[in-house]
Amino acid sequence: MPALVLVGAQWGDEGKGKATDLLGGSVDYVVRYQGGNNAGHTVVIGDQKYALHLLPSGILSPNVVPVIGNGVVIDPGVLLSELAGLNERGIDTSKLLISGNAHLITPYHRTLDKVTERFLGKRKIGTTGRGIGPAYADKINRIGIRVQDLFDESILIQKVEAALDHKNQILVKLYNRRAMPADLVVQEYLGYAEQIRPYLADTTLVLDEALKAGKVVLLEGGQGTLLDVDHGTYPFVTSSNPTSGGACTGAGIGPTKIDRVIGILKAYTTRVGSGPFPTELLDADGEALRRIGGERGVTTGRDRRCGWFDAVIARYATRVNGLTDFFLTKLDVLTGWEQIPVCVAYEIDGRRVDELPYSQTDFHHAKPVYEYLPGWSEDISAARTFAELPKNAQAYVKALEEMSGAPISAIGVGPGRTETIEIN
Ligand code: 2SA
Ligand code: GDP
Ligand code: MG
Repeated sequence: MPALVLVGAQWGDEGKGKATDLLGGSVDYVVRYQGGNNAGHTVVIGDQKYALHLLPSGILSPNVVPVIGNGVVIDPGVLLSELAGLNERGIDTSKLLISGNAHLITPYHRTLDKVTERFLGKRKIGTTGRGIGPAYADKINRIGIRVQDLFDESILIQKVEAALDHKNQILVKLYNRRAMPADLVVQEYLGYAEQIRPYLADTTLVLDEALKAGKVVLLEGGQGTLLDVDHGTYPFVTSSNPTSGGACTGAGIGPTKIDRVIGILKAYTTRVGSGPFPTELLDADGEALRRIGGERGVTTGRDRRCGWFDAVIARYATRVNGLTDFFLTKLDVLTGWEQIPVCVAYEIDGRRVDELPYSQTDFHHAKPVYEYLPGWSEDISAARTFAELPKNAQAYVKALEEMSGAPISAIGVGPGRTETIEIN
């Protein structure tokens, strides 16, 4: 197995951190390929809980080389404090490699993210406020600052000045904010350079050599399919490509090297931030899913919106990512419901629709068509084989598999590393 991709099949928070950690023992490299510290990936090992934002979840596996690819946007202050936090807990982070082509999030990106959201008012995206969108906008606009710029003072000054010339006009004239002095940003960022230098690497070359040597590379996505800037519920998306194609550009690996794409799929659905969500529950069931599932943002602490499983979304994730299999997570959270609704299609203006509508207007009008599957009341957190699950839980998994278009190869029955059923 050369390279494999792990991607969120819904709106993020499906349990990618746990899945990556689970695979950590059988892979050599774990690469984050997009996003930044908007992500919050939780890993639970024994009684220890880790919340990773910028660092690949594989950093917790001693034999793994963690890599931050060129497609990631890095807030250097956050990076260094995340590293320090792990070091304090005895985690070795010295093997980390960072692409010099990755872009940097700066204080003006964070400010612009927040003021833009305030300006949008009711139409806000509900971003994490970490500066992700403005940093990617600068990358595409060719006025971004890259990690490698930290090591050439005169280039850094020129680039920060060029970026701020334009941004200060917006901050002052449009948002009534104080201008941000370029020299302050430059001084702060030069201060990060020597701390980051040991990790700097030509990561595409490193990964190519690793693959040629028969090593296994896991590409770990942040967020999820429906937050993809091209394939998600635009404009209520993040500003990068979590879908599997983004793994190639964001890590610098060709698609011919990838032979497995795992979709991480929650047994129900959650979303954090604004935007359409056909199966959202604004009732006691939604509240119960939030409470039992602990559905709170790992980065911002915001309550997540909760709803029933949506097979239309799962099928779409299979299609746009070319999924080979699913990890189904949080099945244990559904214990106790007498029957569990599953959305099998949408009704849009009186029509039944089986595929995700490509028109934003249609998606906003989509109403779920539910099938009701019988629930189970037994605690399933100790189950380690499929046969140990109650019959109705087995039937629920089988039904989801059939509707979603790819086999389910693992089932999560709790947050811990071992609380997993692997299906061969
Ligand atoms: P941004 O900040 O520009 O990426 O926000 C744009 C949209 O993307 C959503 N988004 C996320 N959705 C789920 N989980 C994310 N990570 C954190 C977590 C979120 C948190 O693990 O819980 O703590 O709130 C994540 N990151 C970005 C975001 O909500 C916007 O809808
Ligand atoms: P990620 O962003 O996809 O890595 O997911 P998050 O860490 O944001 O949210 C997933 C949450 O569910 C975390 O608190 C995990 O510890 C937890 N989790 C993952 N898998 C399971 C599972 O199978 N059962 C339960 N109960 N919790 C899980
Ligand atoms: Mg998360």
